[in-house]
Amino acid sequence: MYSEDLYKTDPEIFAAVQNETEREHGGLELIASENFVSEAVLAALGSVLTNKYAEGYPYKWDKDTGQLDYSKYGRYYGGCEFVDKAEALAIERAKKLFGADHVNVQPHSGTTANMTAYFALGEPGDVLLGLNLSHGGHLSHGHPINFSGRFFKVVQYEVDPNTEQINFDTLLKLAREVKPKMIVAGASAYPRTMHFDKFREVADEVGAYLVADIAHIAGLVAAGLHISPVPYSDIVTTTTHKTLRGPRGAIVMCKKEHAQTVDKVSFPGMQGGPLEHVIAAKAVCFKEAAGEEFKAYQKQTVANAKALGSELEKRGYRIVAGGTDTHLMLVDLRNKGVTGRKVERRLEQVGITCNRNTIPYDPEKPFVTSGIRLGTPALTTRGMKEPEMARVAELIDELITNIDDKDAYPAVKAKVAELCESYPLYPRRRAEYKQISSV
Ligand code: DSN
Repeated sequence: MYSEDLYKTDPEIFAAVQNETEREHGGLELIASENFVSEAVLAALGSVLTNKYAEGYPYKWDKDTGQLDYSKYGRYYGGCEFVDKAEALAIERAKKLFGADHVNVQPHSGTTANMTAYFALGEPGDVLLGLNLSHGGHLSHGHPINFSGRFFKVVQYEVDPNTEQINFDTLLKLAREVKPKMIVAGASAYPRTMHFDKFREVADEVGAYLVADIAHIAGLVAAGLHISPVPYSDIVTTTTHKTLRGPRGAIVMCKKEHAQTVDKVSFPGMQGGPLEHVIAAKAVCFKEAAGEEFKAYQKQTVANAKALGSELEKRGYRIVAGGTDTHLMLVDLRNKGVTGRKVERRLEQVGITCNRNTIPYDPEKPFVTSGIRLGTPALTTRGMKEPEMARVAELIDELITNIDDKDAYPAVKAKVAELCESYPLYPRRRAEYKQISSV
């Protein structure tokens, strides 16, 4: 009904939306950081809450008790009655879901959530110890071209060359040498368990704060399938759109003693008006994530990742760190004589989407890479299970085996389309768009 208005007002943007919906339905989405949100999340995102300015918070901090007080008006604008309700629901649901003392649900992205964490715990010039990007870390964990690398004195730790996993003895040795103000435990391409308990031990040894960034594994943590960083960390950040399957955005969770500082750093320190439509959609996501269905979904996501990894291994691919404990894996392509860039581009031509990724100690440049990163959250949302993972591995292998034979592509593309057709995505939405655009 509302899409008709979009079609009439702006057919070009309507076409972009319709085509993207068809692309998502018609392809195999293996980007580990992507997922397909529910219609309920989309409804909150596309609501009139986007109209509202609500700088401030739906509460005030009580000076005497140090507790937040929802009965006090903490906004700098009138008319916040209903966005206050939505934001309070988001906060309380997130606290319960992760067992956190306090949650700020306003960060627009994972990077601003990390910025909030760093400025809540430290000052520019402090030493920050984070995982190197080409060993699975993230730009915002201290890369020189990122704000984190420009504001902080960054030292990067790496994975062990033999196990391709974090070695806590090596990390402790490095931490003792550089005496960080904070250690960042988090990754965007680390397939194995992040041992937050061991990170805490290292942090305690050197008197550092511990920031955990669980952007990738938040869904697994919420479902109890991965060790939670909350008891061990001073601050935990996460995006809400990856395994957590909510809207694009982020949150910051913290211990009681950092709560007021985190709030002040987020607003007015870094951001202006919060995106209340996104916050409402985060609330919906947290409600969904608290259910039994979500737990089963996460379990299947991990089972699918293990299945996809072992099916690729059967076909001669080397899986970095010997496999996965999570939703993602890194595939080393060197023995196949192809680069990550080439495979990413060619897979896209047959409807399989993934991203090229450096592997630890990669001889190739980050723009080329020797690997690809594959993740199962999106395909699992569509209902695919282990037999489909075997099929996906077969199709990836068929393409890579025939990578220089363009005549082989149409057959692979047809098989991809056939598999996708059996797991329809957004069927009502697609039918509505078709009806509108065919008039
Ligand atoms: N760009 C995200 C990812 O793909 O992992 C991290 O921010």
